[in-house]
Amino acid sequence: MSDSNRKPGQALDRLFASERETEDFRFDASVARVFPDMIRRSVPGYTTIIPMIEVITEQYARPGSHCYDLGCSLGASTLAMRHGIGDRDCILTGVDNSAAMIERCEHYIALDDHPLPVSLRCEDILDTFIEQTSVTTLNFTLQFVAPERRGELMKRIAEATLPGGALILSEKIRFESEAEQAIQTQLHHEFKRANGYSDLEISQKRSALEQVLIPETLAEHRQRLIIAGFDRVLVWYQCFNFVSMLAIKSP
Ligand code: GEK
Repeated sequence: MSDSNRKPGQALDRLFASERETEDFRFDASVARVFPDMIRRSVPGYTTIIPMIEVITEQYARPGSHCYDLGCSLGASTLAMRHGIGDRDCILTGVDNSAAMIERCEHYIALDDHPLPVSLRCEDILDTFIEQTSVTTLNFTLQFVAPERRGELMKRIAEATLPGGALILSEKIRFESEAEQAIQTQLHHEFKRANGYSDLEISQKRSALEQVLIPETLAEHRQRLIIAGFDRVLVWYQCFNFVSMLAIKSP
């Protein structure tokens, strides 16, 4: 695999390339600047998941409902949802608590030519009012929310989800078996190496994320989603320790 997929003008992620003091990872301006390159080279399957969010949204978006992208970063999943909604009169909202992300996201939304308005909010998703939703996306966001707050958020989303509506939940996961955890983690690191990250970059980023990105097992996610009020939970995508789930409310 070569790293020749970077689009012209897309800034290269070198944030962890030289030796630095370990500090908790933050979604600040320096991260927002290189984010498209960072996420594509760090998250296996990201470039497949984004277009599939459009396909899934197309299937579940209901006219007159709300659709939310929680933790929207630069709006890649928001734009996929916008195109999936097509000409239905949905109210699409993107939320992120990083001002640097929201500022750049506005620019990407403006560059896209789809006519559906997108309302962007810079706030903590734990404070976001969620109502009458047919499609909600958390594409690699819940993993950054404190584990003890995840249940209440899933409950609020499930309660606000209309019959027949869906939640797209993508997460880095951990495995119950230590042996599997080791193999999948190794494969993820190989993926990053194949994408041009050095061992130093991989290990420094890993340390910076240690207290910030808390992965859970698939069983923990499933159980929380069912307790929250979803009727069915399925995995529609997995690559190594990265999965995307679909939680559905029965019609
Ligand atoms: C994509 N979905 O490109 N409230 C609001 N935003 C938050 C919170 C919170 N409590 N915690 C984290 N974020 C995007 C990618 S990135 C995933 C999502 C990654 C935001 C944070 O600021 C960041 O922009 C995003 O969630 C996570 O499809 O970097 O691995």
